[in-house]
Amino acid sequence: MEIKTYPYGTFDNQEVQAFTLKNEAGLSVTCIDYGCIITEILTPDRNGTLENVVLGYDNLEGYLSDVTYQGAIIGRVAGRISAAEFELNGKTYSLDKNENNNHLHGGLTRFSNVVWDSKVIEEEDRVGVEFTYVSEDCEGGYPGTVEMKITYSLNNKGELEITGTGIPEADTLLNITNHAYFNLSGDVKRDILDHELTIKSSRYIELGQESLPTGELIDVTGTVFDFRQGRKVADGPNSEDEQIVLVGQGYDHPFMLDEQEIELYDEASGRQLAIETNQKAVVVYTSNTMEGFTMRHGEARPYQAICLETQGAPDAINHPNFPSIVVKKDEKYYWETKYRFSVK
Ligand code: G6D
Repeated sequence: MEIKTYPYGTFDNQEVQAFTLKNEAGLSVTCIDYGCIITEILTPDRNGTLENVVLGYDNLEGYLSDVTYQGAIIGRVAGRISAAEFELNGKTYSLDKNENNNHLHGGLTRFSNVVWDSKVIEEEDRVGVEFTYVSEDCEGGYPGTVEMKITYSLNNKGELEITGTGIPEADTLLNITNHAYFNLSGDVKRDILDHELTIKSSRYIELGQESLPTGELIDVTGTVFDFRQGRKVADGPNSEDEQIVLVGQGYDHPFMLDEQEIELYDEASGRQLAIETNQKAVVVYTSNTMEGFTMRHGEARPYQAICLETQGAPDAINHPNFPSIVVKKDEKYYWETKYRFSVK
């Protein structure tokens, strides 16, 4: 196991550091303390060829101008909050409106666009980084100061484990996720339409205008949202389902998890990603509208990557039938997702 730390640029007069974690099989994960962004994951295909399986940029400037949350930790609240408003304990809170009249992915100052403090983790069977950031009371419009800790750790079993903890100083909302864009073909050789996705989920959340949840949970049976037995990602973009059309001819939907496991497989390379999480939902986003800018691999195009954002339900605070994302004063919030890379 090894970890390397090196300068990655400056932002807002702050030094940005990069960290490369590497295990004995050569699998490596690189992240930066700006937004806890994962910039690269090198994994072998079935022939042992190490290639990158996440989208990103070659430098900090790319991430500073990025508007797609590439690889970042999202918070305080992932997803959209309708009308950028919610009520808690009889008080109405107004959040940053950073997408039309709504609030998206934490607002203007958010977990993904600040520099976190960092501490290296070096143990016999794992290496990692612990990132810390104090989100002050009223940041983004959210009540209660909360010190967030995010850890990335890599072990010799090919597992990247991400945890997130926070103990708010007042009742507030917390619902984080990681926004990595996966493409298991390696160095974006192909798009993700041939990837096979398995999600043990019998219900997904219906979306309405502006991709806001309607509050309805839809049975996946007989639809292209049924991933319980595995399904090619292409089935969605190739479908005329009105929910697929609504979000730009692909998936951008939250799935309520019956079992907290997800699997992504690319038969051509043999790469497999198994995800285990303590979260109740996963948002599947197939980069439907990603175009018009340049990334590490070249021009960004739709369906070049898939996001599997494990989290609570979006806009949960405004839908009493969704699991709550309220975290009480002095209560410990705990988010955990494990990504296991292998080949078959
Ligand atoms: C689009 O609707 C999608 C979001 O789900 C995604 O997180 C974002 O692009 C990057 O707004």
